[in-house]
Amino acid sequence: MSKNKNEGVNKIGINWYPGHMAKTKREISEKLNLIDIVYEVIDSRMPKSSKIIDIDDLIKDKPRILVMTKYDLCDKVETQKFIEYYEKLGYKVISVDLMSNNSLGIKKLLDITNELMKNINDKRIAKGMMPRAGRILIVGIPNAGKSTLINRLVGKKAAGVGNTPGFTKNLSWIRINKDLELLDSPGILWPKLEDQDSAHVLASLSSIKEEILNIDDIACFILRKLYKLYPEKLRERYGIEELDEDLIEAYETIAARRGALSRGGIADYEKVSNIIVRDLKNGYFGEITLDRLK
Ligand SMILES: Nc1nc2c(ncn2[C@@H]2O[C@H](COP(=O)(O)OP(=O)(O)OP(=O)(O)O)[C@@H](O)[C@H]2O)c(=O)[nH]1
Ligand SMILES: [Mg+2]
Repeated sequence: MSKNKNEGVNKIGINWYPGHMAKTKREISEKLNLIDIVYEVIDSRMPKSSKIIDIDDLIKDKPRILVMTKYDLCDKVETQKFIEYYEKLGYKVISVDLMSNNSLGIKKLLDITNELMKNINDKRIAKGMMPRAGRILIVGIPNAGKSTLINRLVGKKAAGVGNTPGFTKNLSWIRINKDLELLDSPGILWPKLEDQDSAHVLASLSSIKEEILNIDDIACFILRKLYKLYPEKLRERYGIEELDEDLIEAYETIAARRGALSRGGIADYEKVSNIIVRDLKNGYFGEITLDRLK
């Protein structure tokens, strides 16, 4: 475990906003006048932490659809609360499981998009202009599923996808059909995050590059978070009934259960941290949502 409990916190604070994100934001601002509609993509497992704080500064008053990806991985009860919360705030919200063959969510998204586009083109026609194909910007944090969503919309692999944050490197236009074009963008975060809980949620669910994280710090955060929100999942997976304050017992229990032992049969803490982080990343705790509405 972390010798210095604040190490990971500091690491996130310092390193989590690489220069290319500033560049992406600048390029999005420059291209904004070409855009008709924005798909703001958030991860259903963290509907609060994955929402870019200063998104309104970036996309101004462009018509927007909030797309909640990874619906298959989230806690449906909590997600429903967030959907209602965002709808009350005036958002159009669509939740999608991009891994499933069911394309109901995608169809709903396209229906709303076409409706918005019709309004935009009606206004153009009223001004004596020609109607034109809609241009959509897709924006969100790293690893949210932006490129996967594009591929579902196009119906084939048009954008690169990978389970590491920062997969997409450049802005690129992709045609969905004759009426719609889409601008894929690299994931962005925001320069400062006062809320370290959200920073850790983002790190736990793979939206911050692993290389800059303190894995022990994230693993401890995950254990504490799951104990608070889903104690039964810790019991099922690791046989942990109660979490001790400094987590030593919890680490020992996991090490014994999973054979994470170094020579001489001593618990290997680093291995345990890796197991915890991987288990969450691979969805082995089942359906979870790490944010809660206040
Ligand atoms: N289970 C599940 N996995 C998803 C879903 N959507 C995306 N993924 C996975 O999430 C990972 C990231 O997807 P991408 O589409 O590359 O994410 P991105 O937002 O384009 O990421 P960057 O380009 O890094 O900003 C991939 O491993 C996808 O397979 C979903 O609805 N359900
Ligand atoms: Mg991408």
